[in-house]
Formats: sequence, structure tokens, C-alpha cells
Amino acid sequence: MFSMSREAFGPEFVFGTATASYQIEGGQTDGRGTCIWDTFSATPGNVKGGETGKIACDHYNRWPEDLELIQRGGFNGYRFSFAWPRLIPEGTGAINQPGIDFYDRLIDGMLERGIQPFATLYHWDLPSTLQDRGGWMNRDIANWFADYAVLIQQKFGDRLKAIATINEPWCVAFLSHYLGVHAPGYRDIRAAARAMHHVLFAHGTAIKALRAEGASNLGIVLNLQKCEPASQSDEDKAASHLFDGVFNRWYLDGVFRGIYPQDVLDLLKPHMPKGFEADMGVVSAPLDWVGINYYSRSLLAHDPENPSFPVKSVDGPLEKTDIGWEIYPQGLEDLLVRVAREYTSGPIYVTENGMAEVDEVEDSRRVDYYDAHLKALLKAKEQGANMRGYFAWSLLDNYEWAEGYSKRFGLVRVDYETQKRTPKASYRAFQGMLHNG
Ligand code: IFM
Repeated sequence: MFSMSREAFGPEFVFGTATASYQIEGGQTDGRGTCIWDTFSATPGNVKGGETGKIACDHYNRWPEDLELIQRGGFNGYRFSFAWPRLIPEGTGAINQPGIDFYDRLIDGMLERGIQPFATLYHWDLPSTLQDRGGWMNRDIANWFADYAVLIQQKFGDRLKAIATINEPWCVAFLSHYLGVHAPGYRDIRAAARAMHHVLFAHGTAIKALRAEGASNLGIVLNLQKCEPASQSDEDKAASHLFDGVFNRWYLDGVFRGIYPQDVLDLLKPHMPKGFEADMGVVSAPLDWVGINYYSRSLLAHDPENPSFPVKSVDGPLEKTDIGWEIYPQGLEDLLVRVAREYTSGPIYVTENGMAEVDEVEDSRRVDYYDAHLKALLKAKEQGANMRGYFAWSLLDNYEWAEGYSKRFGLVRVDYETQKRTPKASYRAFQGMLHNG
């Protein structure tokens, strides 16, 4: 049971669940092209147990059952992502008709069940052929991405409630090109600097192309992390500020102000694409809403051993989820209020929030996690944040990227042997609140 009622959020507030194509679909037949996660996961050492998204939750075939779960839970929104290589197997050029047919069925299925489709264009499954051409390091990706966005608008735009361009650009750029944790697994500051700019340039280019096609209700989904210094020393405070710059301010300042933070540029400038300044008008193309994904905070300390990025994360003292992230609902309140005060008075959605928990159906710790974060959202709303919706991550246990299937975020348990779905206590907590008003 949650401690609040649905009414507290207002009648127009959307409650949804979120997923992503590579993490749940499977169905890698029917003409879908190869993506960077297929090859990254096939390379030993990248993903726990060498697990891949080949079958995942078999959502490609089981989507009606999954939509039933969303509907029965009382949710009226579903945040899903299109798989670029399912629609355009080579990334540019020829279209894969079975892919179009799949998303037609899925979107129509949502509408038939009173579920509003919130689509994400890119949640990390880049077609491999585009990676061969440099992927996010290549400026041309802005046009490849815009063409793909236009296809989506032409085929599905009439039925989508909202479109987000990119999911979590920090992960697309820094986690994947500097920390090397996600595909394509680079550990290279120049690669990261280029990806950090091109991902936002591609976002803005797609926004403009979508608007030219008549699309509306367009946004981006940023993952924000509450950054706090590990001690009160000036050095740790500076480390925390710099991490906030790379994680949060780069994307917020870029998208809402058309500038990159100077402290981060001081580090990255030698590696930035030449003439990037001229792109900043496109990067900051006006948006209709912003999505915030929130999970935890980071405690940061000065790292004298890394002059190119002198920051390290340190282990925090708070209770942790099964993936080792501290449970810190105050961070959600703080970040939502900060975004509302410093960046936008426009609509804000929490587009992801949730926790990894050990494999159990009576997940009472997760019920408490959601309750505490929903309270934080309400507090931010009271302080003026223009909150319009909340999407729980995730509908199903699914493929947690480099962690394989070892970490479970679902409201619904998935038995990967049989594909049986079992709603957990956290699902029932949402169901109770959403059905009882
Ligand atoms: O599973 C991911 C998701 O793909 C993006 N946001 C964070 C989730 C949990 O790590």
C-alpha cells in the first residue's frame, strides 16, 4: 500500500510504466538489423555471464499480455522505445515492414486499452552499420537520426501522445565512450567529448525535423544524479561540482540555455568537434516537456590520479538497492525543484524511477522506495515544479545492460525459462492506488 491517494497528483497526471526495446523485446528475427548491444554483449567480459537481449522478455510476441498488465495495474501511460534497427535495419535507407507492423500493433493495442503511448526514439540500440561509420562520434548522425525520427512521425505520429528523442544522453555519451561500461565500450576522452555534443546536436536536429512534419509534444529524457561531496573539503566540493557539470549541467545547460558549462568545457575543449558553438541554437531547440530519470545520488571525492577528470565516486553510508545504489528520495525532490527553478517552467515528467531488488515477489522494500519517491515528487510539485506524470521503471524484470539479467527492476517478475509473468507487491501497490482514486 502507498501512503497517498491518486487524487493528490491531480486529474491530468499520467501514471505509467516504462521499458526499452532492447531490454524486453527479443524477437530478433523478422528482418531486424544488428545493433551495438548485440555485438557488445557477444564480446566476453562486457556483460555479466555473457547474457544478451536475444530473447529478453519475448515482448515481441507477448506484447498483448504485457499491455494487459499495464491496463490491469491502472496505469494510463506506457513509455516504450522504438528499436531503430527493427525499423531501418542498416540505420539509413530501406525500411523493414515487419518492424513497422509490430509497432502498429503495439500502439493500436495501447489505444484500445486506454493507455497513452509515450515513445522514445533512441534507448541505446544503435544499428551496427552506423557504429561502423563512427556512431555518435560522427556528426552525420544528426541527419541519420532526424531521418529516422521523420519516419516514426510519418508512420505512427498520429497515434503517439508524446515523443522523446534520446533516453539518457549522459549514458549514450559518457558512460559508453569514456567509462566504457556500455556499448560501444570506448574509454577515450575525445570520443566522449564528440559523443557528448553530437547526441545533443542530433536531438535538436530531430526536434526541428519532427516539427517540420507537424509533430507536437516533443521532449528529451535526461538522467539526473544528485551530486554531493564526500567531505566538506574544498577539493571534494570541487569534484562534486565538476561531476554535476558532466552529468547534469552539460545536458540541462545545453538543452535549455544553448551553452555548455565552462568548467566542463575547460576540460573537454581540446577534444570538442571544431565549430560546435555554431550548433548550440539547434541543441537548444524549444521543447514541450522534459523527462527526468532519477535513481540515486553520487558522493564525489577529488581523484589526484586522474588529471583529465579528477573525480571519483565513493561508497555512501545509506541503505542500498540490489545494484548498490543508495536510496535517496530527497535527491528527487531537490533535482525536480532545481530543474523547475533554474531551467524550465514547462511540463516535467518523472520518466523513470525504481529500484533493483533481489528476486522476490513480496518486494516490500520496493513498495517503500516508490512510496518515498512519490512523496518527494509531491513535495516538488508543492514547491512549483510543473509535474505532469510519473513512470515506474520498470514494468517487467528485464535485461539490465552490463548486468545482464542479474538485476531485477520489474513491478512484474519474469521467469526467463518459461516467460511467466507474476505481479509483485509493488505492482499491487500501484494497482491499489490507481484503481481506488
Ligand atoms: O535499465 C535502465 C534503463 O535502461 C535506463 N535507465 C536506468 C535503468 C536502470 O539502470
